[in-house]
Amino acid sequence: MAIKTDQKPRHTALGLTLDDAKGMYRAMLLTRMLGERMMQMNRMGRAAFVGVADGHEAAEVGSAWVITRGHDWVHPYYRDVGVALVLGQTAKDQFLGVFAKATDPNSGGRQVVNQFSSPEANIVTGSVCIATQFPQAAGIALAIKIRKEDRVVFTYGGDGSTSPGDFHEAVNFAAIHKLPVIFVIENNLFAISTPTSKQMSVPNVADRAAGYGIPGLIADGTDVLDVYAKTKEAADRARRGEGPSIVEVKCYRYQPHSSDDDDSRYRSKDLLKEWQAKDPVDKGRDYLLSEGVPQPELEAMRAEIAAEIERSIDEAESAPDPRAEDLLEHVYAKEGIPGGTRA
Ligand SMILES: Cc1ncc(C[n+]2csc(CCOP(=O)(O)OP(=O)(O)O)c2C)c(N)n1
Repeated sequence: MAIKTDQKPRHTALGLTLDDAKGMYRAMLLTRMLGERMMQMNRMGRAAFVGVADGHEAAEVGSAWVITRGHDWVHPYYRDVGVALVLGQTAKDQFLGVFAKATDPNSGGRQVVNQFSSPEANIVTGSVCIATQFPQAAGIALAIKIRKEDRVVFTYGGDGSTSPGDFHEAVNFAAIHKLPVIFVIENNLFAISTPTSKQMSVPNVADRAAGYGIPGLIADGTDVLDVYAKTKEAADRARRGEGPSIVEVKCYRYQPHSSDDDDSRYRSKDLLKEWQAKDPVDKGRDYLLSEGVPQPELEAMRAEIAAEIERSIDEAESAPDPRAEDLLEHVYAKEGIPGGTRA
């Protein structure tokens, strides 16, 4: 138990309720437990390929909590399980994608996993080619500005995605035109096996913002409330018409890049232990306990999530596969339907 002072709780000072703080913790825990279970499913031969977000929970949940669902626009990247969950996707949706089922909400089982998509939540589906989301996000922000709407575009990438030209072209364009777009960069120190020191000559991704005359904020990716605070600051600025920001979230990916990667060849166990000692999910739990949330309530939440995951696996595994005759759906336009591919 933390010592109580007259100071407001941190979440209250940020304009959040205790239910928000609990919701953030639940989304982080679900992200973590999904990641662990998906890696097991892969090793058991029941999931062909997975990419999980263990260690990125606070980065994703804290930033996504700022998004107004269905109003703002979101252009995430493949690591953003936590963003998709906050914006309404379910555990079952994740497994439908992993098992490439016809009812997978992202692509009907056609894309590689984690290319999140939701028309209701304005999540724009992405490409496997990293950084392609950034110019598209800037384009959406330009449309918002032309239409004089008060929406913000939240686009996401890893540290590695700030190396391709797409990132720089998008940030430059957004900065010149003061577009309402936030570049949330989840810096986990590696782009697969390439360390950040081999990708940029400055210590922080946020330092790159100076070259474009925009703010570069750094958030502690082990602290969900700090990520929320920094992203909110950038979003408020964008809504006031003051333009884009880069929000760099310092975090660490606990699992290999994907289930096909062997990270023991380029990262040490000691570095992992260092980050696990300040684990974002554990910190979220400790925060709730310090605010008086009873331990049994948190234990019940964990049990309920575990049951939800097992139910989701059963339902998703028995869902129908895509039909072979639909293979070319959404690939070629059909005659007489401008831009359309549906019969
Ligand atoms: C244009 C392009 N180049 C290379 C790749 C292969 N690739 C896939 S993910 C990745 C690393 C990305 O790392 P980062 O942006 O730091 O994100 P993280 O996976 O660490 O979260 C690379 C090089 C790709 N998909 N697209």
